Amino acid sequence: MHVEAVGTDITTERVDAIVNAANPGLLGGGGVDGAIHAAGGPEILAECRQRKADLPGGLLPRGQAVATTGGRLAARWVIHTAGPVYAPGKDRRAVLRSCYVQSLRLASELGAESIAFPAISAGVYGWPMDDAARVAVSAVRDTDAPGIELVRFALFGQRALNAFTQALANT
Ligand code: AR6
Repeated sequence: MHVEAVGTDITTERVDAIVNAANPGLLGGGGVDGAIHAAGGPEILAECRQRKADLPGGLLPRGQAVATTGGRLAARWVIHTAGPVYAPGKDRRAVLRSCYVQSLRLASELGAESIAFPAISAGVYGWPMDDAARVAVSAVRDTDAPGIELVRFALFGQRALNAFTQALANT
């Protein structure tokens, strides 16, 4: 499995699956979530409603993942995961790690060979970028995901790219 970091808008990625940093309600939001729904069109939201109907309380537990169509995106699937909100003094790294592990496993089950991740929780949810990158890289490297040949971190901004490039070099 090849793992790489690139600076890009994830909605333009030509991979089998892209991962959305969603929220438990699954009905869209700002940041990368808003960009994915805007670029992928209403089919994604329609399938999110279906996935939501199957979840207890209509909520996706943080650290879990569900898949929908990619709609108008080049990617065939969008995998929606809800990251933890960063809270100083509370260790929620296992939940952040789980977002990557569960998304990779789901992509593998679907038959994807390539997947792109954003920096989950490192925007609105406030996770410090360097630590977000370390958790992401170690989670991906430790996960057995049969069939996945390419994992690409698709990152907005130089700071995110630097953090993930460094984490890849050190992990
Ligand atoms: N391509 C790649 N990365 C992006 C893009 C893009 N098009 N747009 C933003 N990012 P965030 P979170 C980066 O806030 O912290 C939403 O409202 C961004 O610069 O999107 O997990 C959801 O509905 C940052 O580095 O996700 C949730 O309520 C990273 O993606 C909440 O925000 C993650 O930032 C989730 O917050």
